[in-house]
Amino acid sequence: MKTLTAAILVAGLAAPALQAAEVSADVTDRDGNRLGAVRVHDTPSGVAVATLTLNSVPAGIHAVHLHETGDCSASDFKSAGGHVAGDRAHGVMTEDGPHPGDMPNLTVKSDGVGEVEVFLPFLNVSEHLLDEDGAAFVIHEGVDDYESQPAGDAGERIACGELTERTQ
Ligand SMILES: [Cu+2]
Ligand SMILES: [Zn+2]
Repeated sequence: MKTLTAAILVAGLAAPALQAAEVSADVTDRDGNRLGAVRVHDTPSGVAVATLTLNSVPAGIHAVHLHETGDCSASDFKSAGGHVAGDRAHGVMTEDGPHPGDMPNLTVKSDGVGEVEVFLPFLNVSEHLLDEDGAAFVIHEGVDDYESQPAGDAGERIACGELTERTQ
């Protein structure tokens, strides 16, 4: 039995599934101005990490999420669909939440810079972001209340970025 377990472990280590998936997006506002970039990758712990490197964002507190469709073509960015939801509810203030794509609100000061790393414990990049219709990063005009269904009552979508796979 011990030998069998060892054999399975060795096979597991050799499997390509252990290569960490990584995606990135250029983020643009409704006028087509580039606001920066977002990168999301899996880690050995199973918690995904998102890195936001943004500037020229309007000052204020903004909801930021990963949305379920990799399509920023609509002028209001509704083409990106709802949140990457899995089988969970929206927000950390909800018993069955949060969605895998829910992030903490982003505070942007007068310099327009938003730089932060975010842990996403329920997100798996391969499963949720690299599915057939892709995924997008979205910045909202307003604040996510972490509670209202289905999306935190965060208001208009002011910026969007289609996430695509990064290959080393
Ligand atoms: Cu959103
Ligand atoms: Zn959500």
